Amino acid sequence: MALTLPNLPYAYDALEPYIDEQTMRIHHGKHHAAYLAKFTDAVKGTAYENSTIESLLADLSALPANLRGPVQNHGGGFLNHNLFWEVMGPNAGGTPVGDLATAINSTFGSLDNFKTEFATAAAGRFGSGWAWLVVKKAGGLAVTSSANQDSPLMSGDKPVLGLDVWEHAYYLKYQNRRPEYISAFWSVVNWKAVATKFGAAK
Ligand code: MN3
Repeated sequence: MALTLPNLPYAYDALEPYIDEQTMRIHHGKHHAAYLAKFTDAVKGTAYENSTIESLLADLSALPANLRGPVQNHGGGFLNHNLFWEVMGPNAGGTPVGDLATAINSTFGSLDNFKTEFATAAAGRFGSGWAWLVVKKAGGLAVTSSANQDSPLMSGDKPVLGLDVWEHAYYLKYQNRRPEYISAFWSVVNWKAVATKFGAAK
């Protein structure tokens, strides 16, 4: 398993004006690349070198103590960002359709209610972390948030939409105005990609 940094599925400036080009360049080329490099370095030469990150995150307690932190932080960070780029896109936004729309409406009452709950989770995450829409281990959709680079996979939940609320994700453009960044996110959500992940996870 030679992991590589996936290319963005769009240009660095494609999410302007909602997410700026410089942020995307640094976020993908420096932060995301660093999670991959540090994860790869941590497992190199161990029995876990060829394991999937997903399988390692699903049972961190099975790992040697010295690998748990690197897998949780850097392995988690690598997967979280893979998902993040995929669930955004240019000429996106709008509303979900199909099974995903049905599930959101039946779980949250409406798309607007879901957005409010998700935005509250994103704004309320103290310090660095993520807001998620997940398919719970027991089934059904839920909004969650996680600290640092903790992955929903650690709890057996499958992420279908994620928003990075680390300051590195928004500070160049929005400074301390995290709620403005969260609002802008809805204009770049690629609901088609989210629906594909939901279809695979449910
Ligand atoms: Mn990030």
